[in-house]
Amino acid sequence: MSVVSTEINNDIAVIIIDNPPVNALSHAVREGVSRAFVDVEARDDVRAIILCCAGRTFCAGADISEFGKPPKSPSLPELIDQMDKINIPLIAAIHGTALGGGFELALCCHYRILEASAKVGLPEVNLGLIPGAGGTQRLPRLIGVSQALDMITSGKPVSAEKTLALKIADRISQNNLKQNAITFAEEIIKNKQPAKRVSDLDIKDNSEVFDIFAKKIAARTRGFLAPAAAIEAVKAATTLSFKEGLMVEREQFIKLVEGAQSKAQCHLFFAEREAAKVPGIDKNTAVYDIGQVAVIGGGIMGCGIAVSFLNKMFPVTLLEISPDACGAARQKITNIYDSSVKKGRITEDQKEKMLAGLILTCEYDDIANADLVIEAVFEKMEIKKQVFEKLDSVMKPTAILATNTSFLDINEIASVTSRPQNVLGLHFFSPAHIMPLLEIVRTDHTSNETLATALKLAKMVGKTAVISGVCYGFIANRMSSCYGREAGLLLLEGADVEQVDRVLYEFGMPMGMFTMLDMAGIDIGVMAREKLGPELYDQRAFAIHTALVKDGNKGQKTGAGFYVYDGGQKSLNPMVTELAKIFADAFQITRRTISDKEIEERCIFALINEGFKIVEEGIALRASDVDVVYTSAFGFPRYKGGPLFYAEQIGLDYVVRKINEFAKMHGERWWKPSNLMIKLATK
Ligand code: T1G
Repeated sequence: MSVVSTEINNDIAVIIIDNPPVNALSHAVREGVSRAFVDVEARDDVRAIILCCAGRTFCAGADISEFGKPPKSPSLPELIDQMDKINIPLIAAIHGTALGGGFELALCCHYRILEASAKVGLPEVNLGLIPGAGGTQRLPRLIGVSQALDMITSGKPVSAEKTLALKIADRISQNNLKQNAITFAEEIIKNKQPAKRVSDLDIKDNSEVFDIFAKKIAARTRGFLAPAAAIEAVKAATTLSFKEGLMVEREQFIKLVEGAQSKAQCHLFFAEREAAKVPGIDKNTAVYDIGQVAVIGGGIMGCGIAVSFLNKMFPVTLLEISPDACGAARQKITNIYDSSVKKGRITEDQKEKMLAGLILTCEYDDIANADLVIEAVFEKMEIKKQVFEKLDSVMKPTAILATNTSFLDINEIASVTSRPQNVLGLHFFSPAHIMPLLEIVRTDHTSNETLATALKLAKMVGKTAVISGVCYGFIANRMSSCYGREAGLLLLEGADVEQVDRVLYEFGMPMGMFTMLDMAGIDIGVMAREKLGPELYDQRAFAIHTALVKDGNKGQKTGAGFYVYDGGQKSLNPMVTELAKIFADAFQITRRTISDKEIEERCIFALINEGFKIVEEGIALRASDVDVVYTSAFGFPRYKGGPLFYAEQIGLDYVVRKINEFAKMHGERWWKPSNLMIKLATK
């Protein structure tokens, strides 16, 4: 079946692309569209052409699965160059999301009509790329340099309504897009409107705009190559001819597409979609209808979870232990929305609509009819068991009972219920309404239907879901504890807080380990470890943490932790150096000067080794799931693709060799290389 067809309606040709699921511009599509234009131009009865797509969306971009393969002509730039020579008025009829090359196709058309719910965007930066088919040259000509720079470097799509304001769209169609496009084409013919080429538009902008813009996005795009390349390409649009500007764009694009960063970010694109694929679950697996959601516990996590569902207009009943606690929870949630309104993320009206779905109660009977309940009470097994016993006795038989626990054994929690098949973990990351990752923790008894329902829910609330088995810390926190262990040991061995934080920040982490601990609160980890047996963690590595907390130094919230915070100034806490020397003595650790490279490899390779062990044990379904977890939960640089992808890029044999060296230096207890990693390294 051809992926491109042409209909002739009187003197209007309609070229239709039909390449499910998202009309990606595969070679077959490019070839078909090219041929369709040749055929239409050979006719003498066509006076306007409409380009549209079947299915759920206009072209969503180049076919990412073709990247890295030998290019096949016509390339997208060749196709667009062919289109730019057409003299018959060419109208793009857009629905769904015209993204990347799809939007570039539309930009090469002379007119654009969008369905009211459609969006357009250039998300190539999310793949470590820049628009490579004229987007950096046409978009600034159409909407101006500043708006174009924003769209291209953020990768964010804009609504149909905004495209009208930006003059991207000539017309918005409320319904029946194809018919409205034909009507629009008839008007263009009747009014003898010309083939209005975007490439013919003039563009002028002073060079300061680019320097100012580069500074503005520097922090947000630290380490990424594509945004700076995009600025260069757009700058070329203001200083060179259209043709020369295209050449600059092409040169920048080729550099990026052949580079490591786009390989890493494309890996994550597919990995995030693969993570939602679970063996044994397919589109035939029954899922429960989720209408009513209940949350137990109005703390920071409970309120964040409630907002995640309220945002998507789910009615949420939040249960707390007293009217005061209910009031405090409502205030927390209102504050979250007030902050979003203040930042312009939502309107006051949207806030009211979302808040209207919130009910607070102290009565379990009030949540009896909920389809899903998420427990987010204190991280103590006894308390959680009491809650689940109560939930089991109150909730309707098909209700799913979920816990937000960070590391407790959910098999044990499920064991107190009569419905273990409906029990699972829904582990959100703080702040729950912002962080994209949701660890869906399956127990030994979680049913496929329950799992499938959770996966569907995750997509509905815009979370990136990864399935985890039950182990201490599941995937994210288990890996993070290894990374934190090495950072703690390095302090005893002679590194200082600033050096460790600087090395990890320069590696690409959003912030250093100790800065992050001070921000989150050192006491959280200290309390969690108090419940652990010594076999589960290295007490030496966290001795300083415990001593700091004992002395009231919990981090930013108390004005001092690993750093001292004094009126916006942050300085090393001298107490930490003293404690490091005391504990090094106590644990008979010889202090020494430690290289930046050892700090980076000790911390990052500990992450990598634990990640491979998590896959080896079947806690994670696949290596790419671990990459999704650690980039989404803890900000591992996306341009490195995640810990396990990064390990493959630097060479698994090298990582294994270094881990064996660390084993000789520091003992095998934490440095036994994963068998899976050894096997893959010797492949
Ligand atoms: N190429 C190949 N496959 C794609 C694809 C693409 N561009 N986009 C989506 N898919 C697959 C995806 O892997 C999944 O497959 C299925 O479609 C449904 O996707 C020259 C070089 C369009 C908003 O970056 O943002 O153009 O898992 O689960 O949630 O300048 O897909 O079912 O087997 O995400 O409804 C630029 C990427 C490319 C857009 C739909 N375009 N896609 O979201 O479905 S680079 C993009 C998306 C480029 C030019 C440059 C989303 C979506 P499977 P899905 P969704």
